Amino acid sequence: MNLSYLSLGSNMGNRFEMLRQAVSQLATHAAIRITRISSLYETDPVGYTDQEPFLNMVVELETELEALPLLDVCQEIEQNLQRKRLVRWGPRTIDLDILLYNQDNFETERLTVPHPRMHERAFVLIPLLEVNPGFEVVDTFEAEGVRLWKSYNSIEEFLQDTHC
Ligand code: A4P
Ligand code: MG
Repeated sequence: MNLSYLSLGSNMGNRFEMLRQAVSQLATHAAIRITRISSLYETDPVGYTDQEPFLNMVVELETELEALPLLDVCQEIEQNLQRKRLVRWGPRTIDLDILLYNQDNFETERLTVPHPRMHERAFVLIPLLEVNPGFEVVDTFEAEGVRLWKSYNSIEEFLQDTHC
């Protein structure tokens, strides 16, 4: 069994519903078991800053899938959620990134693990540390621009929350 951490983010449409649908699709995958979810955080955009704030979260999962098939699943979910709600070539509603996969460290054309930009991003590190406080991260990252948005006591409670 493999242990992986994913980062989820959305800043278009019903951001909450995008995250909920994405986690739901991960949770119902036969080869994936979600073991923990972070709270949801509202975060100021990083990089290209002239865009709406994001909702971000991190999930911890166990999977029989190797890393590349797990990326395939992430990209299928991205496509499912964009096709349903957005015009072709339109902006992205949901981003699923693989942060960590076991202790693996590799770079291929399609996949770099650990995610190359995770260590400088508070919108990744704060929810990641919430899910697993044992991670060692650089202590110099700026925690600014990340605000707690909503917390849940369980994965089921999040998946059943249709009121946001
Ligand atoms: N790829 C390589 N490594 C990975 C990995 N570990 N996980 C490749 C996922 N994908 C990986 O990604 C482009 C390609 O990266 C994929 O085809 C895959 O083979 P993408 O998701 O299609 O495109 P993108 O979203 O434009 O790129 P990326 O790298 O995900 O963008 P970033 O750097 O993650 O930036 N600000 C806030 N507050 N919150 C956010 O969530 N997100 C971004 C996206 C910018 N600013 C943000 C947030
Ligand atoms: Mg991505």
